[in-house]
Amino acid sequence: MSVETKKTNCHYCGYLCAFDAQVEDGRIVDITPDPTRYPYDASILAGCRRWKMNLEMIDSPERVNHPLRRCGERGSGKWERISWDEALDDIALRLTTLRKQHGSGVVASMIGGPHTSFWPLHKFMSLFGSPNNMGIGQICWNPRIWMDAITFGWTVEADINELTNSVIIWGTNPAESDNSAFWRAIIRISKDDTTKLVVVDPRYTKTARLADLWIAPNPGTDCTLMLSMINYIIEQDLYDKQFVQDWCVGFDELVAHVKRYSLEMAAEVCGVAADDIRKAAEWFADSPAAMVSGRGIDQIGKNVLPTHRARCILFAITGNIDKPGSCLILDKSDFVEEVDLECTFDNWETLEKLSMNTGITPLQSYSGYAQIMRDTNKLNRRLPARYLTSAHPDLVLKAMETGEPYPVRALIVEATNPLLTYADTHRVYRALMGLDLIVVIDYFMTPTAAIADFVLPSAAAMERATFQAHGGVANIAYGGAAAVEPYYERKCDYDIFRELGCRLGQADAWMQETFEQACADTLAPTGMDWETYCQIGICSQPPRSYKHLELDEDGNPKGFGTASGKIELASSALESLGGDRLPCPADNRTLCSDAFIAERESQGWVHLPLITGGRKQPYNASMYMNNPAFREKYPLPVVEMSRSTAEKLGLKAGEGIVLAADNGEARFVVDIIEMKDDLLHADYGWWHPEWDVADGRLGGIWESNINTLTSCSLDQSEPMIGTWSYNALDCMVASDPTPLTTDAIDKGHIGNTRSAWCDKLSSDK
Ligand SMILES: Nc1nc2c(c(=O)[nH]1)N[C@H]1C(S)=C(S)[C@@H](COP(=O)(O)OP(=O)(O)OC[C@H]3O[C@@H](n4cnc5c(=O)[nH]c(N)nc54)[C@H](O)[C@@H]3O)O[C@H]1N2
Ligand SMILES: Nc1nc2c(c(=O)[nH]1)N[C@H]1C(S)=C(S)[C@@H](COP(=O)(O)OP(=O)(O)OC[C@H]3O[C@@H](n4cnc5c(=O)[nH]c(N)nc54)[C@H](O)[C@@H]3O)O[C@H]1N2
Ligand code: SF4
Ligand SMILES: [Mo]
Repeated sequence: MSVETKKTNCHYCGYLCAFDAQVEDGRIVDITPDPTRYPYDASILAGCRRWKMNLEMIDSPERVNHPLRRCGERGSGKWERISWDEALDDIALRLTTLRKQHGSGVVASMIGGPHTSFWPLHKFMSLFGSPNNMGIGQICWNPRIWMDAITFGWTVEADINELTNSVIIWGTNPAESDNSAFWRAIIRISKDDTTKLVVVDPRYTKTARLADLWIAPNPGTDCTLMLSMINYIIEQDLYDKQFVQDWCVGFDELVAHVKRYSLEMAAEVCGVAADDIRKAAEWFADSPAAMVSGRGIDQIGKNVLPTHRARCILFAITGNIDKPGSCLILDKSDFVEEVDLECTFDNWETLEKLSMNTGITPLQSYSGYAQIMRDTNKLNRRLPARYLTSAHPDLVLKAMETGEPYPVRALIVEATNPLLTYADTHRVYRALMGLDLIVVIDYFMTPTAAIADFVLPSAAAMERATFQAHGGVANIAYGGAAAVEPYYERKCDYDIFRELGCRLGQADAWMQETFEQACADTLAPTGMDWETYCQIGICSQPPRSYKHLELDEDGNPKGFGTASGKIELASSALESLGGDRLPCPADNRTLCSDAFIAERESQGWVHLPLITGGRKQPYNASMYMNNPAFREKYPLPVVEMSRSTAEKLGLKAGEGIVLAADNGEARFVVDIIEMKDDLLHADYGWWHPEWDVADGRLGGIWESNINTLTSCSLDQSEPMIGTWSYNALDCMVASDPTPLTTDAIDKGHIGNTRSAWCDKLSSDK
């Protein structure tokens, strides 16, 4: 058999590196990086531990290869292998029956991070008539997108280049989370004496190590920190007066609002030095300056909206917007917009009527979306609707639990493992166990798949085409072709939703028989065909600067896509939806009730602030823990703390520790790092794929899963979007005399010994 070379892409992170795959008889026998195609970067590949997984995982014995239907009790691990036709016919029949009984909102969906293209699922849900898609929206992406859109009329991205005088990296750690060109740019900047680098993070991360200034605020106090920077910049006359006068509204209101946020006041609240805030403010006011933020400020509950608003105001008053070397307003895509791919407008009235968010989270709702779109669309820009209207999990779980406001009885889970990554695992588990139908589409028999009725095998990287378009908020799509047909009976996610949709009366809307055809049609308006896209790996236009000064047909500057056409320092849009015109910091969520704290304190436990989920290579959320080489290196989940905190708690690196809150508890190993004192940081997504998921322990989701403590309850969520908290939390902590189960080590899955690894933990630092 001859060996053919096929151009394809890795999708073990969102970067989508290009590879040449050697294909023999429909099987991939080798892969090599393709230096000719976007986004090739030798240093990125050198730093990546995952790319070999493309060979290891494509035929791993742990992959699900055929459609499976449950034939024992839910979660009993008893499955029958069935054909695709049987699976899809049966699912379609059950969905039809449930829709007849309870209406089209009866099915919900759950998605995760950007592992695949989610628009086919969204399209399926829109056409079915259900608005009940849950996912990362409120906690990962929406807060930033919403606040950018409300303040500037569209989304914004840092434009870091030789013009940039300073960069603030706020609540993000690209050293671990983003092995891409952006991280390489940060490394370059750190070596250049003329560009100042500030990192705002309670942990002294690998990114912070490169900084000229590391600011470690108390979690969730970022809004106060930003407001004091704004106040200082105004008081010291460091703001861009001309830009503010010409292009901003609400400045006088802002001046009065921020007066009380002195450097000293913020220093006290945030637990940082006033002089450090002053320095950061002065550097950022020396325009052009750029800022990049991440989940450190996306997942802080009630503070998420005011913090992102304060961030936008900082950009505006310093003139660090729409200017080269600062932050640029992105362009809408030249290819078909996500909002059209999702078919949201085909069924708008039904979706709006059934949306449980209506009147509860006024911005993250169909009416909120429609209002903001009226403004952004003045400049011909429409945000993706399905993320920004996605249902609040507290409401959908309640509908599953109580049947109110109407029953939700079925669930489609695509590319997520909610028993590990959604808040309040006990609640998610109980709600899911009570459903009539759960369909999980995944590569592996995850704990969530283990309690499904159907597990449908998904085609992974190199077995399917890739088209990453970031929800269409920028004019960029990248990816390429599959190298091989899916192995065994795996299917591309698009095909699954198309075939299910066709069985449910959606055939007219699914004209493109393959994902490749759908992508080709998506690209058509740009004039680029699918083959060219696969050859070069990208279809994009760089964002322009000074777009607000471009002239419209009447010869007037286009301005910004907001109600006033200017940058809204004081937001009329938020006010009209019942929110604050200006950012007001709020209290952080608490996970421990007073009674619980008192009870545990009486038993010697200590109450401390908690942050969770700081990204770490080589893992990704709950993924790749089944990779023996990775587990060899990182066999156990850790809770990080400073040396002084460990001493106060009487703990040493490598010792057992247990964290608890009202909702549950989880066990870890202590790791000592440089970070803010009196604060804990817990790993998230931890489970044990080496355990049999059906043996009652569900792969260990009850052992070291920090989301058994967290909560998405609306009463302590941000009121406009509904963001809950994975950071700026609290917990009770005690030492754990029973060592963590280390089956992977004990059973010889990995060669380490527990003590060798724990010793290494303490010696690494
Ligand atoms: N290796 C790996 N990479 C990933 C992922 C993964 O799971 N693993 N997940 C992907 C996904 S889904 C996402 S959303 C991105 C996230 O990417 P990032 O946003 O870069 O996430 P982190 O690396 O966790 O960095 C967040 C930082 O915020 C800090 N932080 C916590 N609380 C606060 C706070 O209150 N204020 C401030 N200022 N900082 C705080 C934490 O200490 C942490 O260092 O990463 C993506 N990349
Ligand atoms: N406590 C806490 N919780 C958090 C976070 C935190 O920091 N702390 N972070 C939150 C954030 S930002 C996010 S984005 C989520 C991330 O969490 P998720 O994105 O939900 O990640 P996983 O739970 O690992 O689920 C990914 C699953 O998708 C499967 N998969 C991968 N690619 C594909 C594909 O192409 N098709 C299909 N069908 N399946 C695929 C994988 O096998 C895996 O089982 O977690 C959130 N939860
Ligand atoms: S995991 Fe990410 S960085 Fe590594 S090869 Fe794959 S796409 Fe590239
Ligand atoms: Mo995320």
